[in-house]
Amino acid sequence: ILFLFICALIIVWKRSNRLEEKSTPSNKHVFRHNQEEYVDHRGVKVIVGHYIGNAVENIPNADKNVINRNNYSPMPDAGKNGFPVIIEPKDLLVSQQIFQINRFNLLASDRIPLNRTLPDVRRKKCKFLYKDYNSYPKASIIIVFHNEAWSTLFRTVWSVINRSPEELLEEIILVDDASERDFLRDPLDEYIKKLPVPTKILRSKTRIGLVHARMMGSREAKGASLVFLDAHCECTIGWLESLLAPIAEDRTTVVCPVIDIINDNTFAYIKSFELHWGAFNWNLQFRWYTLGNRELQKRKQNITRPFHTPAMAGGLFAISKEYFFEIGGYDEGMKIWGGENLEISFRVWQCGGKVVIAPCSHVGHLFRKSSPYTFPGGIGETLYSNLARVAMVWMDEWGDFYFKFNNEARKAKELQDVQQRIKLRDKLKCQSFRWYLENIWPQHFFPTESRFFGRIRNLEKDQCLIKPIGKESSNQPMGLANINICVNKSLTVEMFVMTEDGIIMTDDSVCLDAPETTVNSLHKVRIMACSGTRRQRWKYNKKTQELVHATNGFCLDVSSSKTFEDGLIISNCTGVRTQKWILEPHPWK
Ligand code: LR7
Ligand code: MN
Repeated sequence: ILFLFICALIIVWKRSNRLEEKSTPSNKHVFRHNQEEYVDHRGVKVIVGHYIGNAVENIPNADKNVINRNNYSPMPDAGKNGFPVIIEPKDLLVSQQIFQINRFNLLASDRIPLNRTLPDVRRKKCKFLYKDYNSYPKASIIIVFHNEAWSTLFRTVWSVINRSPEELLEEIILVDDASERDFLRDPLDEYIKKLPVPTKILRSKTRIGLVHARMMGSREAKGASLVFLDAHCECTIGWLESLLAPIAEDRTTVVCPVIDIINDNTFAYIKSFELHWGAFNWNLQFRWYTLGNRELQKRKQNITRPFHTPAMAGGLFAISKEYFFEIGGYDEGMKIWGGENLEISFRVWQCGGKVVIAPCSHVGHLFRKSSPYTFPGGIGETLYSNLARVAMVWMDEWGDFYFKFNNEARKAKELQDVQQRIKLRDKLKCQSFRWYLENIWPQHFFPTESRFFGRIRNLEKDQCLIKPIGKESSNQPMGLANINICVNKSLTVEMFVMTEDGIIMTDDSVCLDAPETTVNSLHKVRIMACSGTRRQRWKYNKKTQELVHATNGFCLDVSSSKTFEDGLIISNCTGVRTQKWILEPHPWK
C-alpha cells in the first residue's frame, strides 16, 4: 500500500510539474480586445472560441436541466493563477453542448474555484501607491445580472471580497433582472447571508435591462461611491483603491479599470494593452484605439497616473454616488442593453466631468462573441433606439451624420422622446459635441467643416478608394473598386476624411500609410491604424490633382503591375492620369 501511495504521489508531482512548465506566463505578448486570434499564456496560438462557436450550431440543444442547475464542481487547481483550463477530449462534446447556454465554456468555469488566484498584473510602481484608504469614498459594488451562471457570478463576488481592502467595501449589491434560473432564487438568498461582506439582492419582477437595474442598485446604495461591475468579472489585487483615489482627488472624475480578458473558452486571464483608450466608430460602436498623443506624452512621465479616455466600455467603473445623481444617473429611456456607455461618457465630458482609465486597476471581463439572452423587442431595435437617443441628445450635427447613414437608427429616432434629457443638458449647461471632439478627442475621424469628406476617385481608372473589408481592416493593402460598385458600398467603406494636416482617414481610425522615406519609389500603400506620424501625411494639389506624400514626395498611383496586385502604390510623380485623383465631397449633415 505504501508503495502504491508513493507511486501515486510521484505521478501527481510529475503531472503538476508538467502543467506548471507549460503554463509559465510570458509578458512578451500584448493583447487586444476584439482580436480573433491571440497567443495565450502558454505561448499557444488560439483562435478565440472559433471551434466551439461553430460546433455549437450543429449540436442539439443542451438539456434544459443543465440550464437550470448550478453545476459548480470545483477542482482545486483548475484555473489557478489565471491559467487556462484544458478540457480533456472525453469531455469536449459535453462542453460544446453546454457552451451555448451562456456563450462561454461553462464546464471550464464550473471547475474553477470561486476564489481562484490571479497574477498581480500591475506595474511594479502601483504596489506602493494608493494607501490612504481613509480619504477614499467607500464603495457600494453594484452587480446587475440576467440569467448569469453561478460560478461566474460568484467568482466576481469573491474576487471583490478577496482583493479589496476591507475598509473600502461598504457593501455588495446584486440586482437580479428577472432571471429565470432556479438556482438564482432561494439558493442565492441563502448563500449571500453567509458572505463576509454585507451583500444584498434586489430583484426586478420584469425584465428591465441593465440601465434600470443599475439605477435600482444605485438608489439603494449606502456607499459614498458606486462601483459597477458586469456579473462575469474578476478583480485583481489593488483594483479598488486605484479606482477610488482619483474620485477623492476630484469628485467629478469617473474612473475605469484597465479591462483584461477572461477567455470564453479556457477562462485564462489575459493581461490586456494599457496603451488603449475607448472611443467609437461612425456606427457608434465602442472601440479601443491607440492612445492619443497628448495622453501618451503624459503617460511617459508617469505610467501610473490615470489617463483621459473619450469613452468608457460601460460595464466597469467607479463614480461618486452624489455626482452620479447630480449629472443625471442614466437615461432611463434606454432599454435592455447598449448605448448607455456612450451616453454617460458624453454627458460626463460635456457637462464638466472627466472619464479616466486607472492603469493600476486591472479587472478581468469575460468576453463573449454573442449574447446569450433574449432582447425583448429585438436586438436591433433595442440597440438602435438607445443609440438614437445618444445621438439626439448629445451629438448635435454629428447626430445628423449618424442618422443620415444609419437607417435603423433613423427609424428608431421617430419613436424617441428625449425632452427630459435635453432639459438636463440645458440645466447642466453642457458643452457642445464640437467641443467634445476638439478638446477630448482631437484624433477623431469624423467629418468637420474644415475637412474633406467624401469619395476619392481615380481619374484614369474610374475607380475609387475603398477601405478593405472582411479581415481586420488594419495593415491591409488599400483597396480600389470600380466606381459603379463603389457608390453602392456602405459609407464606412467608400468615404474618407482628409484633415487640414493631410491625414487621410476613415472609419475605425485607420489611415492611408506609406513609408516616410523610400529609395525604391514603387511602394505599396497600406491602410494602418492612425498614428499621427509623418508616414500618414499627404498633400492634395488641386491644380495637378495629385495626392503627394508629405515626406517622401511620391505620388499616389494605381499600378497595373502584377507585383502590386492590389493596385495602390506610390511612384515618381510624372503627371500620368493614374496619378490624378478627384476628391468628391459628400454632404454629411
Ligand atoms: O437585460 C439585461 N439585464 C442585465 O442585467 C441585459 C444585461 N444585463 C446584465 C448582464 O447580466 C451583465 O452583467 O448587464 C451586464 C452587461 O451585459 P453583458 O455582459 O451582456 O454586456 P457586454 O459585456 O457584452 O457589453 C458591454 O456593453 C454593454 C452595453 O450596454 C454594457 O455597458 C456592459 O456593461 C459592457 N461590458 C463591459 O464594459 C465589459 C468590458 C467590455 C469591453 C470592451
Ligand atoms: Mn459583460
